[in-house]
Amino acid sequence: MAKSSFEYVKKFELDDTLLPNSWIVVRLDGKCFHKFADDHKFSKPNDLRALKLMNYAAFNVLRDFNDLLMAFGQSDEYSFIFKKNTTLYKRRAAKLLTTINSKFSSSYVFYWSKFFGDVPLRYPPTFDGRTVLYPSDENLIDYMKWRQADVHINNLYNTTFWTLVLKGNLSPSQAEKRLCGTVSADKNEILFQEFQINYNNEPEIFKRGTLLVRKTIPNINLDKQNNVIVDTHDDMLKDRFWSEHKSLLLTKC
Ligand code: DGT
Ligand code: MG
Ligand code: MG
Ligand code: MG
Ligand code: MG
Repeated sequence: MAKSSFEYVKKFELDDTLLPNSWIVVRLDGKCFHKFADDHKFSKPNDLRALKLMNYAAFNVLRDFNDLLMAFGQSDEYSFIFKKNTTLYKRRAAKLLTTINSKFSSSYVFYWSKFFGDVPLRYPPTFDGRTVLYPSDENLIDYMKWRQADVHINNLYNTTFWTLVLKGNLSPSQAEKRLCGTVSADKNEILFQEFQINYNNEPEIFKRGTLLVRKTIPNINLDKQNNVIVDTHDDMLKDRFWSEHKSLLLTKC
């Protein structure tokens, strides 16, 4: 068939195929969620409704994209991990990133009221996104550890900060000064000695974030297997987690 004289513009489209044989991680993050959280009166430091909505939006993404092995979420961010040898969209970066972000963002809005009830969504939220490649299993595991360590550091700080403000009647700037230069042990001590809060007893979802994984459950009645997506809050910083969950990184064709 004859091509139109305009067809040459197609050549301006650049190739963005991602390297083969590498882990593809897509990480999304809420834009200005500091403000979005204030505008929607999220409870401080953690709003369970908001975290569950993030998890549910991510669950919808996993349900749609079979090539995703797992996803990890905390605060206003979610990381999606593709199986290493995925050929989805011929590994084109923009296609992978935009479809994941689009499904996640629309799910966040679509299911807002499922978690927030009558609280109105005041404006459409925005999520940014990036695609990162990790060549080795060790790199990917370190990535997961990095994001979970981030939850720990932030949550211990935020929990102590907001306890000092809300229960200790310090102003935000006084609380900030009080925490300046403190290490983890100091914050644990403040919580325990002054407010009788044992940080270890805080909910796992707040301390560790949420890891969504696929599980195969035998179905006795139908004599076939059921594939389900489950949320876990395990400690990925421990090497034991990775030795006990080797199958997580196995690429199923
Ligand atoms: P960005 O990502 O550069 O556009 O800016 P932000 O404001 O989204 O900053 P980011 O992503 O570093 O930090 C996440 C913000 O989201 C953090 O400032 C507080 C807010 N946030 C996330 N989850 C909760 C929550 O459960 N409760 C409250 N009160 N705030 C939350
Ligand atoms: Mg950010
Ligand atoms: Mg953000
Ligand atoms: Mg963030
Ligand atoms: Mg099209």
